[in-house]
Amino acid sequence: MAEDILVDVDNSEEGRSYWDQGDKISTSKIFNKMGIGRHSKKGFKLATACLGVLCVILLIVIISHKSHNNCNNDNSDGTFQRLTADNNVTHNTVQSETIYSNLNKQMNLLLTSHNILIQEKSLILTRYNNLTDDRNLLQISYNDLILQKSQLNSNYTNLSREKSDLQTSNAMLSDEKAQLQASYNNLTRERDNLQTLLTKLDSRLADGWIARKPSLYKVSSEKRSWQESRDSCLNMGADLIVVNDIEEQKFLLPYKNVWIGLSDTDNEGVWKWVDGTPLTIKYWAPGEPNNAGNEDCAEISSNAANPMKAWNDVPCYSSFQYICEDHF
Ligand SMILES: [Ca+2]
Ligand SMILES: [Ca+2]
Ligand SMILES: [Ca+2]
Repeated sequence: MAEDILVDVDNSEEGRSYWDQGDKISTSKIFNKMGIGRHSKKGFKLATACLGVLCVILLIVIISHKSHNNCNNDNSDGTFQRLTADNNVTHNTVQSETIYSNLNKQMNLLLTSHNILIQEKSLILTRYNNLTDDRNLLQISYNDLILQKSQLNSNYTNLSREKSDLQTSNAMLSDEKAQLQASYNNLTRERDNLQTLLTKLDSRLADGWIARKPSLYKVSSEKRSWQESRDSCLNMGADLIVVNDIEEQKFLLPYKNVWIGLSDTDNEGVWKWVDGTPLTIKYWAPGEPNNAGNEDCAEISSNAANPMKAWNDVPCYSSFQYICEDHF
């Protein structure tokens, strides 16, 4: 009877792995899964079988006793035989009642055991149903966790991609920052240089220097030898003028008897400028340089017919004004 109770079970993957692979499960299977031992099931079956056998035996004894009494009533022809038969009947009746009483007691015991087993089965089924509910709740929680895990993985992937993009942007911004910083440093340096030049220019102009791009010129008021004149220019952070082109030669037109930064002191006949550059563009007066009387330093002659060709070599100890040149 107990094995006829079938219980529906979950057909999910977990359910199949936990229980049998069928769509339904019997009470005996439940007992197996719930840990109910084989001996308990056998006891239940044995009790049921014994109860049936005892009922059959009791029925046979009752029928036999009744049949025997009927036979004795028909045989009333002898007193001794009847008394003997009565004694036997009495004895059999006592035995039958004793057997009946014992069987009745055993049957009651078996019924009691049966009822206890029924109650235990009910409790086990209740536990099974509770466990099934718990398992279903756990399955729901598990599914939720799987969904949350999937969402977290998706979020993690998105965040990783954003992190990579931010790192790339950060690297680009760092490069741009470095470039801007370098540009800023260059501009700052140029600004400082310009500020220094501007300060220097203001100072030079305030001191009577003449600005003519790309140089500043200072025409001395005093007269000195060529070397004293150069030392004076050097002390002011400049040097004697170097005529680099025709425009600078034109600048000299107003000035006469002034030293320029040209000499052949080191090597006679080899003229060079104070900055070390060799003489290429020449504006000598006609017949000059003639080294007449050891003339090694150049001046702007006041006697030249053509002011654009007025250079003349004279002794370096001569005393003249001088023109200093400084660069922006
Ligand atoms: Ca020059
Ligand atoms: Ca000379
Ligand atoms: Ca000369």
